[in-house]
Amino acid sequence: MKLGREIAEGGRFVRQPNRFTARIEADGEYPPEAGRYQLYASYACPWAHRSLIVRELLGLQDVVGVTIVDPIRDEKGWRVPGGDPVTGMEYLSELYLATDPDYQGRYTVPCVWDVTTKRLVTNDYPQITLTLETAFAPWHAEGAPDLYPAGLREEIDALNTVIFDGFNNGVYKAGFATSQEAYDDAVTTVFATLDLLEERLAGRPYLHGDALTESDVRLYPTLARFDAVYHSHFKCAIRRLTDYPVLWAYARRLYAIPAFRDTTDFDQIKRHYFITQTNINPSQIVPQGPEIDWTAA
Ligand SMILES: N[C@@H](CCC(=O)N[C@@H](CS)C(=O)NCC(=O)O)C(=O)O
Repeated sequence: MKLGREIAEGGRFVRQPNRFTARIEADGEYPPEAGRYQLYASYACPWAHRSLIVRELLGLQDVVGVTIVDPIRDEKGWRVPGGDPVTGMEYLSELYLATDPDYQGRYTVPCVWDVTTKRLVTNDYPQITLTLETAFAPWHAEGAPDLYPAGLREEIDALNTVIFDGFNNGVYKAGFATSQEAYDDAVTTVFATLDLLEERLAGRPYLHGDALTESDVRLYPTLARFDAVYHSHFKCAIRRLTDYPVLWAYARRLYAIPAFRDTTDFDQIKRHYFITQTNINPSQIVPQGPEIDWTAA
């Protein structure tokens, strides 16, 4: 992992900015079209997990193709064993470098490739789900949920910022901190955010009320990884998800929805983090357990 330049003064982890940020939008350089765009994702990666959930929730499986990369990343990055049927590439880096030969950052999932121009359109993960929800609306399945309703967008965006800073990225700030102080700050924020969400979800099934939204999609991947990985590997050990009765019930409520369950692969998640992130687990040993029943009533 080339995390060196993402560790700032005081041992704090500061995530790299997304380099590819073009938008798929009507009348733009990349107009939405069925069959034109290919999503590259890993079941292990929480940022990619979001896009897999939304693609399935909205019934876009035949509209936007997907290539799943191998969960174990080596020093050359994400790989498609046997090659990607759409582009022929073996390493995801080939798509990044074909688009920008001078690209110096990490080769990340999720990203979206345009089959027509043979260019990487975006690795801007917060925008990918919003694009599927808005630009691809004409292809949504009948009865698909409106995950980003016009009247709720400000509230959704505001809560998403809290969830990202305090939790989605908060766990990485705790896990990748290289000083006690940076870790202490980050882990305190992670659990303050969980406390706040526990309170918010008391008395409502989803974060914004009775209907599922983009905020729920963003919260879930970090909850799904929490006890299995972040509790030990990222040292987010003050409490477990299963110690929060409301949040744990909420996480299982989401897991009961096929788009969430089908895209949650605990084995790939565990193998990816413990084997690939040798900066914090040099032995690459994958722990056994914890045993958690996600289907409990
Ligand atoms: N694009 C974002 C978020 C996506 C991201 O970090 N994905 C991880 C997997 S969870 C990845 O692809 N990492 C590749 C690497 O570190 O080489 C970033 O650059 O930080």
